Amino acid sequence: MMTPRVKEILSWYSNENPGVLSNLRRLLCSGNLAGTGKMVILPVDQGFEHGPARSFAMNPPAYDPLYHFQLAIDAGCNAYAAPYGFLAAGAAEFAGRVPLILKVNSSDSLFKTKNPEPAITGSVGEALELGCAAIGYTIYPGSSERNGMYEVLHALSEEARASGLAVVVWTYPRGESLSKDGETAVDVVAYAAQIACQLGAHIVKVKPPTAHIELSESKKVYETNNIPISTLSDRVKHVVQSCFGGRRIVIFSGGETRGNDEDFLSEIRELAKGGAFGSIVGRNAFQRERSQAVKLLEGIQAIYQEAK
Ligand code: FBP
Repeated sequence: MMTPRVKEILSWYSNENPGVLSNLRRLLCSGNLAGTGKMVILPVDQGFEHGPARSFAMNPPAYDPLYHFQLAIDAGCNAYAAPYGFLAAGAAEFAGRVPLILKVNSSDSLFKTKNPEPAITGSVGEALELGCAAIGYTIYPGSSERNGMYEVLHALSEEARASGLAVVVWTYPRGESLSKDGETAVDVVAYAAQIACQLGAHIVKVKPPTAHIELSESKKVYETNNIPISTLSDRVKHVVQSCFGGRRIVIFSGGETRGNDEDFLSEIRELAKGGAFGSIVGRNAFQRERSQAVKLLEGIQAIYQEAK
């Protein structure tokens, strides 16, 4: 399927080789949102990031790696993203049925530190072997260790592109020089998104930004230039603009599980209104009972479908 919208989006990446373009097209043309230019991705790296019980105890079938492949397929997601272990456990059985993204770095929560310092836990070779469309990599702008992350991402993304893989960057401001509120402050999220784009991300993933402004240098600029930031859709618009004037795919994460579907869907409506290219929803999907998860993911897709 090649819709005018997918063609337009791919034109923003026309410097890339045919392998990268094919894989971006695979990501944009799979699942229920195929061809719309919007995407909903299922990420399941929380077992590593938060631990198994915090991630899966509320819906025990989710301890099984195969569960997530099936969920991503049944719910019509554009892709499924996970670290090596989870992907390797099901990649052969589900070969070719849903685009995969191999997370190639990870952090655990056992060592408490203000400055996250993820380990490299996957490679471009493994992504190719598993049949992935992309590698995924997390950077933590604001961490004292950020420069190492940027350098590794730069090298890995060069290698991934040379192998025809797309690059998805999770960009999470966090570290000793940012306040807790600063991690999701609109100026900081927009800045973190821009850094990911500059490092060559094809798809950027951020948390939904709040109206807080963290950096004293930013405050005046936001005020003087009347940058609207009062609603979530205003802020999303600003983040999308910060990603090369809208010429990069920017998607927003789901966050902790919310009991009420309607609460969650009203946030998705704001994201869609602001021009988000989609969502990457983990806990709110796999921590719900399976049929509820499928229903919620379809509800999210319906909102993006309408906003296309
Ligand atoms: P969720 O929808 O569960 O928030 O998943 C998105 C995600 O980026 C995961 O890939 C990752 O494990 C998680 O958020 C990390 O969240 P945090 O760093 O806030 O613990």
